[in-house]
Amino acid sequence: MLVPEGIVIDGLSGAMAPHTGHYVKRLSDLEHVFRDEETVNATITRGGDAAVYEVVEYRKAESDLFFGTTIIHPGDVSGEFYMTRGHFHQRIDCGEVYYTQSGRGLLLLEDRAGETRTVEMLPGTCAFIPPNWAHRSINTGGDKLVFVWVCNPLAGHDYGTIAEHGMRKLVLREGDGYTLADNPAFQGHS
Ligand code: M6P
Ligand code: ZN
Repeated sequence: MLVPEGIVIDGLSGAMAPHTGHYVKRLSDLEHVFRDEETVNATITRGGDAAVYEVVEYRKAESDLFFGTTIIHPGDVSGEFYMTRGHFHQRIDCGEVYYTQSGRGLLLLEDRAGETRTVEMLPGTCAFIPPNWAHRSINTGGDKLVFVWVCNPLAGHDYGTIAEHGMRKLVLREGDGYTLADNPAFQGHS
């Protein structure tokens, strides 16, 4: 039987107590995610296989809710900020919510028809991700970007579409901020 529980979330570190899962994605896991694969590989070879982001999860079988924190470390690869892989949900009727706790970032979304949208991720901003929009979060600041997410555990991750084609826009460092640029490698979603 499922019982109520209070989960303590540290908005600065992203730590959750209790939690049921935790994983780390390093540069070596994200080789094909960044446009400059050569620099990713050279950095890893030099012993710099940095942690790019971490996910802490609270997931209970039989529950219709699934939530956790994502912590994106500050950094970039040749000007392209550290970011998540990005995905559609397998179930096209499932959206998601991202509630930013600390840091500064950008939520990059695109639909299957070609529209791109962004939502600034600042502490206190709760982003609504509608069903059937691909989403990627990007740390555009100098500190950790920490946010809480909530979704349906049946939503599922469809990574294939973004892994194959990339997203239409790149988020690049420009001065103290960021700029959006067209992704020259983008081939288009089917
Ligand atoms: C968010 C949520 C998670 C997701 C994580 C990492 O926290 O959407 O479901 O797994 O980001 O993003 P990705 O899986 O695209 O690498
Ligand atoms: Zn999602």
